Amino acid sequence: VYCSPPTAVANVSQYACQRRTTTENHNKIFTDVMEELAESSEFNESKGPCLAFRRAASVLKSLPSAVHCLEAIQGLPCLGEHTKAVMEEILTFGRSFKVEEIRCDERYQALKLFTSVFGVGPKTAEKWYRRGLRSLKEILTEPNIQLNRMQRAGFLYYSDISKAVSKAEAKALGCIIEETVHWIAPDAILALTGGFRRGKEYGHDVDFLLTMPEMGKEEGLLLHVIDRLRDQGILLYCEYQGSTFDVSKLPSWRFEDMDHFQKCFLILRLEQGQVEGERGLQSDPGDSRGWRAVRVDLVAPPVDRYAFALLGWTGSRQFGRDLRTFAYKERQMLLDNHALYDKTKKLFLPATTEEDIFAHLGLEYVEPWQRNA
Ligand code: TTP
Ligand code: MN
Ligand code: MN
Ligand code: MN
Repeated sequence: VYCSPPTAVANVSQYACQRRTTTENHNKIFTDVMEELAESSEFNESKGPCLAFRRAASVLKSLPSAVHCLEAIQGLPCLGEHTKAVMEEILTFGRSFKVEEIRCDERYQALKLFTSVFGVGPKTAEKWYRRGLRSLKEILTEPNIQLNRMQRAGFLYYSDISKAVSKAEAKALGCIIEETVHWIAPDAILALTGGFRRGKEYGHDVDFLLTMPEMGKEEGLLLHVIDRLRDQGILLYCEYQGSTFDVSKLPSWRFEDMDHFQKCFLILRLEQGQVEGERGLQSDPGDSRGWRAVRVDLVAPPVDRYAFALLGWTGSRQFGRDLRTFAYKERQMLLDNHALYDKTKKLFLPATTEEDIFAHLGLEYVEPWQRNA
């Protein structure tokens, strides 16, 4: 078997923000397994191992070709003994016995199923598992379970929103959001973010960022957009969160996921006829209602924070995590979705574009489609 020499993989950075990772993954057989191991660690609240598996998967995703032998990964960062053992198993037997064991595990199966419902996190899933519940049907028929509004929507639209959203569907939603936003405010600024901005073919939702060119004008915008979507009869569910953004607070580089901008988590009704390529198509008779429910996220930062929000919401999660870690550890700077702060100079570094932020950090610019870390 041909093995590329170790030098071929020299110079791979430990930080995803110094790697270019397209959607073309040559090492899916390894990374799929590692992501399952990461998820299983997450369910066991083993944060360290979880991050280690995610980092390892991310490094492998950035490689320009498939790994055929262990020698080929010598010198690569973020691949620990545990990861190498799993890779050796896959290289030798074509499968990982460790991950197969996990897949059969009753607890893993239940937690994976429960957390696949919109509004159900690991904590709730664990609670249900401890009560002896194992299937979605058992949860819906158990009399003592109190579902919140989000979870009720999650169950109601489960079959639709657990189905991947295609690029064509994301595009159709983009047109609807654009028309709605610009009907309310013709000068509003709207951008697609999340996985679809990174060039992914499929996603679990569609993410948009919107703002107004004049500071403060974005404040009422999101609620107007929601009203207008409701008037059009396409708003199936809406969870709105007002802004809790505080300009004087320092960025917190360790923050995960939630930021303080005004935002909403929606479920929208998308007509099949509005999707390119499905126009006039006779849909399968078992699925003939002609529409589907789709998850959509809208975030509305003030315009002076737009670049930070765009960078954060474009992801990937690992890319964002490594950007913040790089800023902190290599530059003594604090980065989050709101701002960048230089601890040495004790000042905030403003940015109007993503390029500005990379430049402040002394990083080469990485295009959105190269951020699939
Ligand atoms: P997601 O929509 O969860 O992920 P994704 O678009 O990368 O992939 P998918 O196809 O599964 O939808 O989140 C998009 C990015 O936004 C992700 O990098 C994390 C970030 N994010 C925040 O910064 N704050 C938040 O509150 C949330 C929910 C996400
Ligand atoms: Mn998304
Ligand atoms: Mn996701
Ligand atoms: Mn999202």
